[in-house]
This record gives sequence, structure tokens and C-alpha cells, in this order.
Amino acid sequence: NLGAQKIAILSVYDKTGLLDLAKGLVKHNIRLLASGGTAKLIREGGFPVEDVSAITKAPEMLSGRVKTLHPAVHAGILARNLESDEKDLADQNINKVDYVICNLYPFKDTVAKINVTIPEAVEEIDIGGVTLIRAAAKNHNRVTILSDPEDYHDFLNQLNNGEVPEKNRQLYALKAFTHTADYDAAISDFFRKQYASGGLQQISLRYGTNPHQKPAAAYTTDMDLPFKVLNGAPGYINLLDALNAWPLVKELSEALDYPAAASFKHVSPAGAAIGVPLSDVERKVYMVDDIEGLASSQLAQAYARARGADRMSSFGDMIALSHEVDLPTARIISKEVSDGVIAPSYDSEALALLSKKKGGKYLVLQIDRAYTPPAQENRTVYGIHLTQHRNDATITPHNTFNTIIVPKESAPLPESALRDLTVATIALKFTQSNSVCYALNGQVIGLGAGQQSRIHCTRLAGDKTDNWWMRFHSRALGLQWKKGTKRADKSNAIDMLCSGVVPESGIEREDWERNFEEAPAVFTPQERKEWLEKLSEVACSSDAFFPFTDNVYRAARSGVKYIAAPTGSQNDQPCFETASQLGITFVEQHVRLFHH
Ligand code: 93A
Repeated sequence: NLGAQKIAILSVYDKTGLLDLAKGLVKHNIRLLASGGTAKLIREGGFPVEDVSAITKAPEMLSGRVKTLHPAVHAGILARNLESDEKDLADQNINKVDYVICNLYPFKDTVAKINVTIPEAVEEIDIGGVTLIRAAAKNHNRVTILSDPEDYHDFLNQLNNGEVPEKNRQLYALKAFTHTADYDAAISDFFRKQYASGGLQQISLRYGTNPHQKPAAAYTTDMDLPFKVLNGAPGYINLLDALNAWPLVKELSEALDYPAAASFKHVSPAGAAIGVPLSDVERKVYMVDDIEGLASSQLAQAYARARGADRMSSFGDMIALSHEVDLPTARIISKEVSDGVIAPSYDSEALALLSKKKGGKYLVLQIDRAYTPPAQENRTVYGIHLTQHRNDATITPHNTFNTIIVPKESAPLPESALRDLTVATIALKFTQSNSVCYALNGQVIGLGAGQQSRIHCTRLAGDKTDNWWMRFHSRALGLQWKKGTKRADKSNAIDMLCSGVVPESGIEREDWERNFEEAPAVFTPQERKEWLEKLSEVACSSDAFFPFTDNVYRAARSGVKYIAAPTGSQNDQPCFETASQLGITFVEQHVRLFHH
């Protein structure tokens, strides 16, 4: 309809700026068609306007549920400048629409009200407006869609200069689609809370990261949640831990074909392990020598190792277990201070025992083993959406550690080293960066997480490794505990002894000594040195390259024999040479594994 009078359809809930807009449109000889309330306001403002029913020949119906939904409106908006479209319009006596001005019922404001009912919310679901907006936005090649009163002013300036430029029509269309997407998200959000809360797609969390961060929830939009809450009520950090710990044990167990366990705190592992059989000494050090049925359960031994690596850090942990939880595993857990567990299934006795823990509040989550998350992951930080491809690089003993850099003529790594590098590297994949991990006997023995400097990770992990190894010293094994000393107090006292921080005198010393029938002598520097020298065959992995040789030196002091790390540092060569001089095999691990 070149030369014909242009047509605008107006249907706005928010009537801000409407009269100025109508005035501008009328000035350009544009024919105004509007829905009930919108038309009324324009008319009262003294501008010529017709009701939409002038073209639909149908009244508004169902108390306003049907106002603009009609082929005369939507064919007018959707028609292209095509001969066939023109013919269809002519056959039905329909005119093209050039401008659509529409904003939607205030669904968000309505559902934000306390005590809103479902029927009240339902009436605020805009159908006709969304259809107007989407139709006009779809046909933005020809039609201008204004969904935000903020845009009226610039739009009128564009009209004054002739026509709305294509670029602006595109941006208005983008805004319109974003508006309807946001609107639909608010609707699905509301109904998810109403109809799918308590399990399928949404669970409420006690609170967010801190108690004042309420409300808090976990939800999915396009599928059911892949886990069920079998006991207790999860908190926000419990889920962060569980959803990092589960993929760790899943990957670890698949990579090494063993049951695997992880013990998480503050979204990093305190320990992770596979179920390599425990020696008698290990059972003692890990405080599991009294667990009935331990020898028959690889899973229980995996958790004993994961929990045993760093008992101080594991206090109040979130546990992940790769296989069905059996009674021996549940027995260990029931003795420890712990917050919760995630696993693919539980045998009935194990579940009964765990459900009694913490006065019945122990968190038990069941995850669907078959669940694979989408490739793209999204989060918001400070209101900004961040999106990235999920870290789905896989670490396996026989594919990840093939590139031996030094020694030059190296034989392939022994299976035990491949196993331990795999444990260390998979643990790092789910550890807050920077991170460095030492592993031995199929378990983490020292992990340095979340340090801004790599050498601080290497030292922290090394110091933890030393502490772990000091626990195997005969003096630490032979401690005479006072009757009734709690497990956590024992762990604390051992940690002080083994990390060499017992003060010479004073009330802290007296406090420490009170744990024992007979207080042990602290280790002399010479005793420590001699014992630490006995540690060997340790594997060490780093989530990114070593920038300086100090890391290699530090690792060597804690019995490290194998290092796997990405390369690319200016100091690669000096690092390789240092490793070579110290008798360490240096393996290039090709994937950087930062995690946040
Ligand atoms: O109930 S509706 O979904 N049915 C419709 O056909 C329809 N057409 C426009 N609501 C409809 N609208 C909405 O009415 C618009 O999105 C706008 O928010 C509102 C404007 O109504 P009024 O002009 O009567 O104030």
C-alpha cells in the first residue's frame, strides 16, 4: 500500500508517554487503531483513534481475554511485500500494519505480591499482546515494534527524518523478543514454584551462601532435576559441593574402574580416592580399624581414604560416592561429623543408618547416574550472564599422561603412577583454582586450592602431604588418648603434633596435652627430616603450568617422583631441567584445568 495511509496498532498496559506518541503519529498522518483502554485514553487526549474492532469487525470478548487476536490484525502485521501476500490481503480486504506499539500486562508485579492466588496470576498472562509483539518483531523487515515507552521519543525523531531506519527496526525487534522471553520466563518461574516445587524441577534451599541470602532455590527449566532429596534439606553450599563432587567421583571411577569417593568443603575436595585396599596402618591412621565389613567394601575404603587424607579439612564435609552406598560405608560416615552425601543409590540398611544421623537431618541426595549436563553452561555474576562450554575434557590414565618430557629416554610410567596422576588431575578439575595436588596409593594426600599464587598452592599441598605422612610415624600411631576423647579432638591434636605447631608451653600446650593419658614428645626437626625423607613415589599434578622452578623444588621435598602439568611457561625449560636433576619424571598434561 505504497502511498496509502500508514497504520499503527496501539495496545499498551503501561500508558506512559502514550499521548505524546499519539500526537506524533497523527502529525505524520498515521491511522491509529487501539484496544479498549488505550483507545479511550487517546480519544480523551483529543486525538483521532479507532477501536481495533473497526478492522476486526468483532467486539472485545471474554472480559478482554480476546481483544486483538484476529486475522485482520495479524495478517496485517505479518504480511510481507510479496505478490502472494498482497493478494491474500486484498482477497480478505485487510490493510498492512506498519507500526505496533505494545507492552504487556504486569505479570511480574502481580506475582511479586504476597498471597497472590493462581487465578489472579493467570489473568495477568498476556496472550494478545505477546502475539502482537512477536508478530511485529518477526516481520521487522517491514514493521516497527515499540515495546518500551523509553523508545517513543527517538522513534518520533526518526519519523520526522523520514522513515525508521532498518538498523533501528532490528534493535526494536531484538528488544521485543527479549521482552517476551523475559515475560515467559517469569510465567514459567511462577508455575514451576506452584506446580513443580518440592522435587521435580525446583527445590527450595534453606538459604543462599549466607543465612541472610533468602530466598534461595535450585531449579531446572527444560527437564526434571537429576537428583532427589532422600533425607534432610539441602543448603546452597551443600549443592555447590555435591554438584562438583559427584562429577569428580563419576569421572574418577570410570577412568580407573574402581569405586571412588570425594570429601568436599567449600567447593573444593579435601580428599578424593579410589577404593584401593587399605593396609593395617592406613586403617589406623584413617580411624577406620573398627569398621565392620570394611575389607569387603571397596567403596568404604575409597571413602576412608578420601576422608583420611586431610581429616581437619573434611570436618563437616559433603561426600560424593560413585557406587551404591553399602552399610560399611554408611558406618564410617555415621561416625564422622559430616553434612551430607550424594550417590547414585543406597542399600536400605545404609539409607536407614544415614537418615538417623544429625538427629535425622543428615542430607542424603540421590543422583541419576545417567544424567549428562548440557554442553553450554550459564551463570550470572553481579547481574551479568556468563556462558561457556562446560569443561568436558576427560582425563584418563592411558591418554592423558603419554607425553613424557624428562627423562629423555623414559620407559612408560608404571601403572601406579598413572593411577595417582589420574587421581590428582581429576581432583584438580573440580578444585577452585589455582590448585596443585599430590597423590599416592590411589588417593589425594595433599591439595592446595584457591591460592592466587601457584607456589603457594604447591607449598600448601606439600605441607599437607608432609602432615599426612607424619601421621604414619610410629609416635603418631601410638598416641595414648584419654578416655572419651572425641574423634574431632583427636584429629585436631594429631594435626598439631604432625604439622609441628604445638607451643613449647602455656595454656594452649596444656590444652593439647589434656587429650592424652601421657602427652607425646613433639617431633624434633631432625626426626621430622628423617621421617619425611622416607616418603617417595608421590605423584603431583598442577591445574596450569609452573611459572618458576621453585614449584619443582618444593614438590621434590615431599617425595614427588612424577609431575604432570600443562606447559607454556617461559620457564618450561628450567622447570624440566630441575625435575630431571631431582630424578622427577615430568609429563606434559595438555589441558589447562582452571575451575571457578
Ligand atoms: O487478554 S489479552 O491477552 N487478549 C488480547 O487479545 C490482547 N490484546 C492486547 N490481552 C491483550 N492485549 C493487552 O492488553 C496488551 O498487551 C496490553 O498490555 C493491554 C492493553 O489493553 P487496553 O488497551 O484495554 O488498556
